[in-house]
Amino acid sequence: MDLSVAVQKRASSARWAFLRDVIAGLRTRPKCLPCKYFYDQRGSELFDRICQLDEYYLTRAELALMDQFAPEMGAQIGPDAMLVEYGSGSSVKTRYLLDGLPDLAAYVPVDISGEHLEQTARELARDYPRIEVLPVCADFTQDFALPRSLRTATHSAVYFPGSTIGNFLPSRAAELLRRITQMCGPGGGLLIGIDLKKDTATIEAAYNDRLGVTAEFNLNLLLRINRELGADFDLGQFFHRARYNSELGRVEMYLVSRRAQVVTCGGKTIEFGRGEAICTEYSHKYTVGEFAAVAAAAGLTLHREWTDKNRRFAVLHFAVLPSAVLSGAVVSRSQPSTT
Ligand code: AVJ
Repeated sequence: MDLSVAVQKRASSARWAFLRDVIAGLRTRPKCLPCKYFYDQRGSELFDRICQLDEYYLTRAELALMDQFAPEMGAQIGPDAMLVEYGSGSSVKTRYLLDGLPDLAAYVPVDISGEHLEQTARELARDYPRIEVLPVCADFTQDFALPRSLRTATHSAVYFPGSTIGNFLPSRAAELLRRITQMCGPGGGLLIGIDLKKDTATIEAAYNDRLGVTAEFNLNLLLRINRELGADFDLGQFFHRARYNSELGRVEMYLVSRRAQVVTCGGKTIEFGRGEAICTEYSHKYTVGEFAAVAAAAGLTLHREWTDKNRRFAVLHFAVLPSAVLSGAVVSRSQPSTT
């Protein structure tokens, strides 16, 4: 099979998976859509703008931690590692880490947004000529193969910043962490960013910015479904809503129908009642203790924690427990996010 055929096949199977997930999600009650589909080219750009918003404290808090503690984090990861980043996006935070990791065997950014990934990988390869950059376009909730590096790595370390793990229900997060444990093996580690529990007002402001960028990011999902799946969502007839559910410790993001309406997608009709909501994203918040408990169940032990003085955000380093690898805990397949 020549390359263009292979690329087309991958694109069409990705489109089928997208269509299948959208139809399945819109047939569920309450309706939901997997948040991983936010990140088309436009969605990735909008997300980068969210990260620069005054209200979106997460990125600033995490960047400040990286700026201050990257050398300590690098020391935890150790020399001759293959650094695998989950959901690399624009790899802004990674640069701090790469600056402090002189003996990296290779850097493997993994992202679902292909174009964005290629561009970022090119820029990184240019700026870090001594590091081999091996991008992998994949959905990290599914199995994917690690590429071979020119230099032999003694161990793998997963970097999972941005509190993306918050998109998963705690049970799904545990499954994903278990896969990370298995992938890294003995001597491996995980450096992960976690948004911490805090007052509702601060959290809700971060997901309801004054400029409406988060609303646009949320609505862009419908635009993508229209464009890629030939649906006919009227964007003016849905609005953005984000609430912090303090009982479950998560932000719940919705697209709410302004009126009763019928939408067609993939030859199917979907009915909406007035005020009916599609859940598009959960963003779970943890205490360090809560998250360490989830990770412990996945065979990871907390080695170091870095938090800002307001305790808004934490970067945590976990080591793979040797017993977790030896026992070869059964790894089950993670389902797509939100649900
Ligand atoms: C990329 C998943 C960490 O949950 O805060 C930002 C995505 N959604 N604003 C988050 C997001 C709305 C973000 N994560």
